[in-house]
Amino acid sequence: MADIEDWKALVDKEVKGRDLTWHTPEGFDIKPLYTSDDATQERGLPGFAPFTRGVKASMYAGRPWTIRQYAGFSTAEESNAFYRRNLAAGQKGLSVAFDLATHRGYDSDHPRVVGDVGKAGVAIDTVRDMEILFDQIPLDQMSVSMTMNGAVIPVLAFFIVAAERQGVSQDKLDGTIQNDILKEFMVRNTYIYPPEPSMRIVSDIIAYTSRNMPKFNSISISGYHMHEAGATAVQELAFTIADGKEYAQRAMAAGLDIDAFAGRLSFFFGIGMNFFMEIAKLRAARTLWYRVMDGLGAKQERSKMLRTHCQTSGVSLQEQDPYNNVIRTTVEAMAATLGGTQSLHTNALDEAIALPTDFSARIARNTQLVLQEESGICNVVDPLGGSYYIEALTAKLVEEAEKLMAEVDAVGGMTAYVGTGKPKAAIEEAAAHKQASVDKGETVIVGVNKYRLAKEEHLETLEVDNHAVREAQIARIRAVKDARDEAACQAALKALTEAAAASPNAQSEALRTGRDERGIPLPPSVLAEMERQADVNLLARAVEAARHDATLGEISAAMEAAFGRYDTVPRPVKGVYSSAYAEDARYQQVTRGVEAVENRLGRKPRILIAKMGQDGHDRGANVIASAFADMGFDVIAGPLFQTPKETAALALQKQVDVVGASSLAAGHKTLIPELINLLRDAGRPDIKVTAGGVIPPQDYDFLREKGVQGIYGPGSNVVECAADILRLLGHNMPPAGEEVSEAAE
Ligand code: MLC
Ligand code: 5AD
Repeated sequence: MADIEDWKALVDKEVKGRDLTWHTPEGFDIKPLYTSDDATQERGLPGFAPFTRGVKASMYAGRPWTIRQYAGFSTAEESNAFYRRNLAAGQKGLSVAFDLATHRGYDSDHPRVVGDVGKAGVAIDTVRDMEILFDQIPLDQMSVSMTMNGAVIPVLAFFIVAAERQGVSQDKLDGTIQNDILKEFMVRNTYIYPPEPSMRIVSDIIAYTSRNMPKFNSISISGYHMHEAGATAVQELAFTIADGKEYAQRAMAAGLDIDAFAGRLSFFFGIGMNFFMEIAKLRAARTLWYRVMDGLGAKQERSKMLRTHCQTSGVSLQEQDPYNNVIRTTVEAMAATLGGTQSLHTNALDEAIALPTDFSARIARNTQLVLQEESGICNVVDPLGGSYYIEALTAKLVEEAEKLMAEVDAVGGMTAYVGTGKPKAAIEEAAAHKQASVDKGETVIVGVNKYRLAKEEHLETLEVDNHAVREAQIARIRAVKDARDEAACQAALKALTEAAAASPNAQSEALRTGRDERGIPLPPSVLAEMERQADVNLLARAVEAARHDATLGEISAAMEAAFGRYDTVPRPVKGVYSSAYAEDARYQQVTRGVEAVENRLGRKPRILIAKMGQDGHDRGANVIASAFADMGFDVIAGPLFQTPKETAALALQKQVDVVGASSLAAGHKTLIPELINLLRDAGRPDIKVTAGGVIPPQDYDFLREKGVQGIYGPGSNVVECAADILRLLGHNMPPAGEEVSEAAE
């Protein structure tokens, strides 16, 4: 029989000695063949520790994964109707997407959120909105996931009270709240308060739900957003599992028994195009979590099971030739299910341009229905278990993630590690590498950097009339405020601020002993009242405020009064582009162009990378900032969450030549024209304004009419963006591919 050396010899002959090793972004050297020598680990059986092969013995053979499509837009009425249509067509669980105003704790009438209301998700200001959102959807039967982290206290309180008003008590509620703030500080950016009080909010929710809502998953510890921000599989695994460990330790430090809450900690991973890596990632995640929870002393098996939701990757999808996205999503959905996910969202084909329409949502949902009903995937548990390659990848991911987790442990856990800025910088660096590799054509994206269509077909996309939604929300806020018991509402808000200011562990001597100062036993009614007052659980107090119809903005502000609001300044990474492009002729042509402009101006051309509105998606802005700095621009990386007024002021103060506005949450038609007007009014119409990010082609003309001078949608090549901006600055930049003798400045 042939052995491995014979095989190597034969390969060498076939490919004439070419090296077939594939170097992954994780730094793995993938061989073209795996054998039993590479897969020596014993994995056990599904349903048993360490759960590598799945958390249920029967897995999908017993019950298929939950088809849970993330959705929300415009008003509660419109989103409710969308949910009910989807449920009727085969969706199994709900998943609410809130708009960015809601995420950041602002009511729809707040001046900072004019461009955001109803855009990237549904606008929720009061319990009334939440009641409408779930109208005719029985909350004792439907499991509901809510993606909320910043304004998590008012949103969960509204959900509880909306259910009460439906006649459903909170112990019957089944669902999940994302409640994962650590990854917000790393990548997703919808935080409101500083890290420490934010971590208290997480523990307060875990404490409250473990006491009152036994069927509710208190957290969805999310690697998805790290994945989307550019993290490698090792980074996503290590930081997510380390986040989970940190939350568990915080809850234990707050006095909770690990087995009382751990069974309701859940996870969430992103699934990209690296098919086998993603399958192995889910198997590795379960193995890692088992080890962590066992190490923390969990006794029940359920406490050590990693149950997860997955979503196919948004960044892997493209604006160009968008029907290819259906294929990408199918590949990713297969990886998620072969990896053993509990619940899945498949992205819509128009992902790179807009929120899903009924049509694109149907195709996305049917991708899962076809896999469940037609492919046979459900019939066998962990069908890739024992594949030499999958098992080797699983082992390697566990090993490398544990190394990175040891680094986290060395600084005292994830809160401290996030504080060092290291994980964010590491993810951004990985993102910049990925982008450079795509721009250089080393990573192929069909229809984008290879096989590009000469002419794109028109695609109908969803547009939300943001102005109308905002008007409707403002009217409802007014009606709710007019009808409520104002004094009771204000008292509840005051009690919430007091709870936020109090130390969560403080408990009076009297409550501990049940006796007064003289040692006389206190009557139960007095004790109950004392207990109510002593319970400084933020969610408990917010539920009271919600019962009195306090708004989301009011509840958030009541806590902000004690906690303050948190701001960060972006710090782009340096040197990734210049080293990736060291030999590239076009890159050098662009850097020479920057130098020429510099010589003319007597200083470097200056660009402000601006993020306006409540859109915190900053991967693109970070990549642009670091690439432009490498190419020789003087880059001002603007803070997140600016109003057009604040951005204009910064542009004027820094005397920039160009403002590049990055928009991924559909605020561009409101915010960018306002910025241009402000610059014009300030007497600086010469400052060029460009727009990048998720901008549908049908908005291009509108934006150009408003004065936008360059538009760079998804799939744009970063070096070409810089070339275009040099042209705007009056430099005679030759088109790509033309080795023209460059005209002097
Ligand atoms: C499952 N069950 C079985 C079984 N399979 N019982 C017997 N035999 C089998 N084979 C049982 C389970 O034990 C459970 O009961 C019940 O059936 C439901 O199954 P589940 O597997 O727990 O599924 P589900 O209810 O869907 O819960 C999945 C979850 C949860 C645990 C991962 O946390 C969840 O739904 N998460 C979704 C998160 C989400 O949608 N996020 C969107 C983020 S979008 P029991 O009693 O054991 O519970 C985002 C984008 C952005 O974040 O904006 O940035
Ligand atoms: N509706 C549907 N999907 C959404 N996503 C974000 N907001 C919505 C929404 N309102 C999806 C996209 C995005 C990911 C973060 O979640 O796929 O990439």
